Order: sequence, then structure tokens, then C-alpha cells
Amino acid sequence: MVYGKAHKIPRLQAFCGDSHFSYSYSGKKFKSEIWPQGVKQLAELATQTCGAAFNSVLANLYRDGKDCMGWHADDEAELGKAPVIASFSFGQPRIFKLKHRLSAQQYDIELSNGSLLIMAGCTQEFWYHSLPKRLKLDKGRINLTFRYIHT
Ligand SMILES: O=C(O)CCC(=O)C(=O)O
Ligand SMILES: [Mn+2]
Repeated sequence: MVYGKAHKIPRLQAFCGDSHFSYSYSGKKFKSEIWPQGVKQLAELATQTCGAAFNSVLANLYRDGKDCMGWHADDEAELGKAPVIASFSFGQPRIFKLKHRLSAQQYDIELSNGSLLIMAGCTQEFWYHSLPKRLKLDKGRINLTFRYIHT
């Protein structure tokens, strides 16, 4: 849901965690599978890096530059106030955009293969983020966004 309107998200998604959760994301309800060992190790690496705990991950596959994600904030109630989100990127580098909710000031960050982006503090309260289309790119990208779901 963007500004109250439903849109299809052109990318493939999976949701998993250290137990079975349900999570409403962009108007869609996910039920988590138990995460594989390698994904759990990445969650531990994220925790070592930023000090926050994670119990779940939304895994996104952008099959090529046509797949994208529109403006949104990760501000679902299940994440609590001022959530810490750790976002790993693998494969095709893509531009990640941030836009301030009031001033509309924008920043572009290139998320390269193997990078880890941490969003914390007031990021979700004051900023939207998006991953725009890049029609010339034909390679895939995997993004793992680790979150802490409060049950
Ligand atoms: O693919 C990305 O880097 C961002 C994905 C994202 O914002 C999300 O899944 O909530
Ligand atoms: Mn997001």
C-alpha cells in the first residue's frame, strides 16, 4: 500500500525467522518459515556490526532491473518505534533512494555486492526509501532485510 493505494510489487519475496511470526508488510500478510543456518549466521553478523537483535528477515529477489520497490517506510506496528533494520545486498549493485517526508530532500546510495546498510533511529519516521527500476540492468540482486518483530 502506498498512500492508501494498492500496487503490485515487481520482485519475489520470502519471509523467515527464528520462530513462526506473522507480519503485515505493504498490505500483504506473511507467515514466517524457520530461517536456514546461513541466514541465521548473517543475522548474527548484523548484530555484531550494529548491536541490535534480529529475529526475522524479509528476503527480496530483484530478477533484473525491471524489478523494483516503490517509496515506503518500514514503519509497521510489529517493528515497534525507531526500528533497526539491517539490509544486506548481493549481486547486481542498485541505487537505493531516501526521501525526507517533509522537505523531500533526497539521497542516493549505491548498494554494492556484499554491502550492509543499517537503518536506525528516526529513519523510518522521517524518511521514505525506494529501489527504482534500472531498465538497462539484466542481472539479479538479492536483498535481505533483517528486522525484529515484536509479538
Ligand atoms: O531492496 C532494498 O534494498 C530495499 C528493500 C526494502 O526496502 C524492503 O524490503 O522493505
Ligand atoms: Mn523497506
